[in-house]
Amino acid sequence: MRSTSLLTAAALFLLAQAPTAFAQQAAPGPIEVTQAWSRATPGGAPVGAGYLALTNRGAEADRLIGGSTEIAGRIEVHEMSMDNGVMKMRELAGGLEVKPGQTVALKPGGHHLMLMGLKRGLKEGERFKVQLEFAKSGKTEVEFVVQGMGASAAPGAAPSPAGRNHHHH
Ligand SMILES: [Cu+2]
Repeated sequence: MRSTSLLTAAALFLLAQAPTAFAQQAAPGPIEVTQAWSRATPGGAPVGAGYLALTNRGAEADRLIGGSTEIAGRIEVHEMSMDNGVMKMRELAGGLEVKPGQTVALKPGGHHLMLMGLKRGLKEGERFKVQLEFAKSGKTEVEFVVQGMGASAAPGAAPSPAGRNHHHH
């Protein structure tokens, strides 16, 4: 009986210590994600795009390296570049870095998420979830709001002239 009590006491001691020992690992990621939005796609479009803002509230740089979603085969982080006067996009090797204290915006004409192998069209007003993946802080789930095809910014941001042109006068 005596040894059992000692073991119990030892187990309780370990349990009491555990939360402090693991608290740092369980802390939420330091990257804050805001203004996640996407654009409606024409029927049969093979790809879609995702835009968002990343703010690093931590003390170390991190990199957005990709993600996954049920509505597409895979997600790539893309960059735009001029090639002989032609705007092209390609996968950003190594991901997109966000330094401590920095906010990086993924937006039309710049960095963006590419939803490759879109399984269905995206309709204005719907929402879908994406598990973003960061090199250091791991995965985090974000909900994207689908804007109209002509939208150029997240809801609540600058109004899009194309989005207002509903009636085709
Ligand atoms: Cu792209």
